[in-house]
Order: sequence, then structure tokens, then C-alpha cells
Amino acid sequence: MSIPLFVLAFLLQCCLSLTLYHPLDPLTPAEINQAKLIIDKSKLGSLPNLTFHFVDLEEPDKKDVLNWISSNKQTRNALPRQAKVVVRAGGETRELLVDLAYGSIRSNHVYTGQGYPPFTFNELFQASRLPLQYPKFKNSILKRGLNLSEVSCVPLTVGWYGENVTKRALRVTCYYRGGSVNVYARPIEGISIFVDVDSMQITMYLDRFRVPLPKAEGTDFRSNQKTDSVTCNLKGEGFKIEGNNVNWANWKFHVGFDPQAGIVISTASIFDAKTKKTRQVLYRGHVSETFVPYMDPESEWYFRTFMDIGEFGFGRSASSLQPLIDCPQNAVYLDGYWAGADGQAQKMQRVICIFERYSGDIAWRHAEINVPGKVIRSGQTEKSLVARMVATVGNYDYVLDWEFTNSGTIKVGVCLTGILLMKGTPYINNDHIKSNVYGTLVAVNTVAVNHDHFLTYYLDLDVDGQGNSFVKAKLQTARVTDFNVSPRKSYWKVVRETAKKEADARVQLGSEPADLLIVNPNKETKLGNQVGYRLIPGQPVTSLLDDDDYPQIRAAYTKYQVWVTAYNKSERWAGGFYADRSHGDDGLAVWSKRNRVIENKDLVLWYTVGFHHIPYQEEFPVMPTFHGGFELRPANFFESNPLL
Ligand SMILES: *[C@@H]1O[C@H](CO)[C@@H](O)[C@H](O)[C@H]1NC(C)=O
Ligand SMILES: *[C@@H]1O[C@H](CO)[C@@H](O)[C@H](O)[C@H]1NC(C)=O
Ligand SMILES: *[C@@H]1O[C@H](CO)[C@@H](O)[C@H](O)[C@H]1NC(C)=O
Ligand SMILES: *[C@@H]1O[C@H](CO)[C@@H](O)[C@H](O)[C@H]1NC(C)=O
Ligand SMILES: [Cu+2]
Repeated sequence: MSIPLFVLAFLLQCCLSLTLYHPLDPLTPAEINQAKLIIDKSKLGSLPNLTFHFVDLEEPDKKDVLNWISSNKQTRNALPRQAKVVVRAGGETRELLVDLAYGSIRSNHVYTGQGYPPFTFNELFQASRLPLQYPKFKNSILKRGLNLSEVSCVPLTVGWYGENVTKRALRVTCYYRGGSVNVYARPIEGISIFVDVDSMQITMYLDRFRVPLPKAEGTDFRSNQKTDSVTCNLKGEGFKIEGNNVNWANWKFHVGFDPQAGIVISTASIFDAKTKKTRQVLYRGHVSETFVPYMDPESEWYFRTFMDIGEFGFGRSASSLQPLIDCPQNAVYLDGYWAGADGQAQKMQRVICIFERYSGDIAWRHAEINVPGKVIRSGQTEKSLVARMVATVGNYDYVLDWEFTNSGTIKVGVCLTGILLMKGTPYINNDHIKSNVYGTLVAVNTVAVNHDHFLTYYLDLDVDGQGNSFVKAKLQTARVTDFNVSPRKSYWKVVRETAKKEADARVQLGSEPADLLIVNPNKETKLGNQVGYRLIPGQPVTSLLDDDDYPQIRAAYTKYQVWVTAYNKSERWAGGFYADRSHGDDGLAVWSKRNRVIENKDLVLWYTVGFHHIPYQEEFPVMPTFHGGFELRPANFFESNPLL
């Protein structure tokens, strides 16, 4: 190629800066490939086994992004584009900062902490194929009277159980298709296969016992609902999308796709019709980690304590959306890109959809019968805009929704669907079960194992600016003392407590009634109330594992549903970026221990959507969606109902 890289990059930036560009735009395929080229051409290119585990935009500093947004549209220039890259080479993990404009590597250092970067799909694929060539495994399959061509193996991450030195490892578990497409429904129990990932070899193999293989009959989950193969809907109905910038009703936000987090909402602000001002609400929001521990402590199962974002990535697990099934007819779709193990950009079609929703619900209404001579009825229908993605991590499918309403509420939805993780068992009826099987018999010879799902959201709220505080408005029962004025004995009152430090902002929901608010102590309504946004939590679910249990040490942040930390650009992943085999020495729980001041500061709110999942028979062979989530709702943010 004869055109210097920086010229290409310059051309690219010029084009981007027209109308589409936003400083938080994900890396384009050209930028991903350019980063690869720069690294390949450097000294790193000659290191043995160079693999790309993470390639993402190095996000510009927040102040630069905010300045850019508020600057003059005609004269502003695109901010410099940089890529953050994590590679493995020669048995080491390296963090690189690549300057795309100058075609250079600005920093390059070896990561020496605990834990490993996410697996590449190559590694997962190769590991899953190893047993099929492994003589002992072939023999195990033969002894079970099964056909090797009908076996599918799945790579599972292994966690950490107190080992001083850990290597990159996977355990592979195998299933029998035998005429069914529901791979997870027919587990081949009793076999443990340990894989060393760096050498890509089976290092230990155990075949301890056999149980009957569950039947193929009744496991098919295919429906005959048709997807729409034609999707030429490029312009939103009722909203405007330019590049990654979305404008709908009074909302304006940026939607991005990140290899790690999946869908990311940035710089969301709302137009206040009364003050004629656009007001900031959410600087960035996305899922930052998930924790899915299974509750079977036996040797073939105990290690299944997944941290999907850090170990696999929700972005890289994004499923291509099926028009008319996953999103309605009026949806607009965005494609996603990430780097493969060789650093080359890979495309996934339709990873995000955006659509306007008419729910049939009531935004507000009232009927007034006390005005003499008439009945006044009025109201408005609820309308909202949804941005959605689906991450399919192995057996499970997570539907992640960001829903904006014109009353100023942001609803974050998490739906679980897909296939349960199942285990073969000799039992055919619950009445025969005498010992603990750690789950529910959902089909003959099939136990779906108990587990949790925790999805921890990173919510960098900037409510009307960056100086924010976290307030607990506690409801306390008060006693009536003056019986001359009231025959009542009690009532409740509101006691507002502003968290001073991070330790004051760890909340276990359900322990006491309280509204939780992020307020801007520097801004008041005309009536003198602090402007704010309120967190409306979902079910109060926190981890029930003991604090000294290894999976819990790694996911210590799941002991509280709510945390607030001081903003720090490098603190984004609740379980630490290097979650695979982590020892729990990075992440939200560790950062919060610093106990920084969080009053009138730039804050990050962390909220965990949790599910304790006892399986039920209706969830077999495929699980009807189960809904969870939370809301962020304006609280004295507007002077009055913004819908009028
Ligand atoms: C490179 O990869 C090969 C095959 O996976 C492996 O055998 C070898 O040990 C690796 N070398 C290093 C330095 O990691
Ligand atoms: C094993 O399965 C393969 C693929 O389904 C099939 O072609 C083959 O005939 C089977 N072999 C036996 C011995 O049943
Ligand atoms: C692991 O490290 C701890 C603390 O340094 C030490 O006490 C222990 O003996 C080590 N265990 C092994 C198996 O090396
Ligand atoms: C920001 O976070 C990183 C990672 O936790 C930490 O090393 C650094 O000290 C933090 N900076 C400040 C100013 O707290
Ligand atoms: Cu579940």
C-alpha cells in the first residue's frame, strides 16, 4: 500500500466529521484493521503466537468529549482516534495504546496482575474440538454406545479456587445431539476434560461415571414463526438516526457497540421545553459484568461460576437480530464490528435494533367529576424509544433493552431466555429423588441446575452536570406525640441522607424503605428542590454465597445491589477487566474500599439486576422470557410534568 497510514486516517476523520461523527463512535472496521497493521509491523509482530483479545476505542477524556459536544458544529474537528488493544504474545499479556492518526504505538506494557483477558473465539473453538480427536474420549463415547459424529463439545471457563499460580484454562463438556438441535438438552455426564489454553492441549482427563442420556424426543425448540429477510428500513419512524446519534422526541443520545459490553448508551440528554435547554442525564451506561454461579458443588460442576463479560464479552456474543421476532417491523438495525484473534475486523449484521414503541399503556390520565355540569377526561398514550441487543452466551440468551420515554424515564430491561444448563441424572421421577440433585427435574433423566444471574450496570449519570451526590431519602416511622391535635399514633416522614464517601453508598435493597437518588446539589428547581434522578430498583437480589467462597471473592460486588463510586475513566468493569481466573483483587468492591469522597463529585452508579433461578418445567426445552430491570426516573428534575 502506498498511501501512508496517517493520510488514510486523516481522510477517514474528515469524512466522519461531516455529520455522523461522535467522539465515542466505536472503532470502524478500517480503524480495527489499521490498528492490527500497526501492531503487526512493529516489533510485536515477530513475537510468537501473537493473538488479539481485545480491540476497542480508547475513549477520549470526558472533558474533551463534553467540550466537543457543546462546541460549534460547523468548526469543530474530530478528536484524535486511538485504539486500546490487549494482545497475548510469547505467553504474556500486553496492553497497547495505538494512535491511529500517527500510525504508532504510544504505549506498550506487559500486564503482570492476576487474571487473563477474554478468550478469542479461535481458542474457544479449538478447545471445543480437542476431545473429538482425543483417544480416551473416543473410547468413553464408544463405551457409552454413542456415535462420535453426533457429539458437540462446549468450552467452559474454570474460575479460580485459591490456586497461587493459575494458567489460562478451560474445561470442555460434551453433549449428544443424536437427532436433536437442542445440544444442551442431552449432556454426557461423568467426564471431565481439562484444557491448557496456551498450549491448546488436554492436560487431564477423567471419566468417573455414567448416567442415562436424556432422550432427544421433546427437546426441539424450533418455531415456525418467519423472520423477515428483507430489511431495508434505514430511516427510523418517529426518530432520527445519523451514524450512531439518535434523536427521538425530547431525547438525544449516542448508541455504540462495544466488544466487551455490547450495547452502550452515551451522552444521553433531554430537551427541557420549559427552559428551552438540553440537559445532561447519562454520560455512559452499559452492562459491565455478569456473574452466573451454578449451585452444584460436585466435581463435574462446581467450577461453573461464569463472568461472561470479562471471560467472553457480551459484544462478541451478540446475536444477529431476527427481524419481526427480535424487533418489530418499524425497527432500524445497526451492524457491529470487533477484532478476531488475528486482529482483523469481523462484522456481525444487525446487532442492535432501535424502534419506537406504542405499548398501549397510559402515560397519564385523569377523569374529573367535580367540576359542576361536566365530566372532564383527559390523558396521553405512552410512547417510547427502545434500543435493543441480544447476547447469546452459550446456552443463555440475554435481551438487553434501553427504553427512553418522553416523560424523562429511562427503563433498562434485562430478559432471560434460551436453554437452561442441564445435567444428566438416573432419576425419572421427582418422588424417587432422595439425595440433593441441586436443581429441578425438568424432563426424564434431566435436572436443570439452580443458579443465579447478576448483571451489573455501569451508570455514569451526570444529572444536569457533573457535580452530583447520592441521596437516600429514608422513610422513617414517626410517633405522634401531641394527642390534642391528632388521634393518630404514627405516620412516616422522609429523612434525607447524603452519602459523603463510597462506604456510605453500598446499599442492600429491601433492608429499609428509601428512595435512592442521584441529585445535583448545585441546581435547584424554581421551588428550591435539588434536581435529581431516582433509581427505581427491581427485585432485591444479592449473592447468597459465603464471603470466603472463591467465586464470591471474585464477584464480591454482588453482595450489594447498589454502589456509588467516584468517576475514574479506568474503572469500568465491575469484576475487573481481567476477569478470567481473577483472584478478586481488581473491581468494584476493591475500588469502593478506597472510600473516596463522593459528595458533589462526578459519580458512577452501579446497579445489579439479579435473578435467583430455581428452574421450572415450563422452561424446558426452551425458556419463555423472564423479565427484570430497573428505571431511572426524573425526581424534581423538571418544574412539572414534562408531557404537558
Ligand atoms: C504457541 O502456540 C503453540 C500452539 O498452540 C504452543 O504449542 C506453543 O507453546 C506456544 N508458544 C508460546 C511461547 O506460547
Ligand atoms: C454417526 O452419525 C453420522 C452423522 O450423523 C452418520 O452419518 C453415521 O451413519 C452414524 N454412524 C453410525 C454407526 O450410526
Ligand atoms: C500459596 O501462597 C500462600 C501465601 O503466600 C502460601 O502460604 C501457600 O503455601 C502457597 N500454596 C501453595 C500450594 O504454593
Ligand atoms: C483510577 O483507577 C485506577 C484503577 O483502579 C487506579 O489505579 C488509579 O489510582 C485511580 N485514580 C484515581 C485518581 O483514583
Ligand atoms: Cu437462569
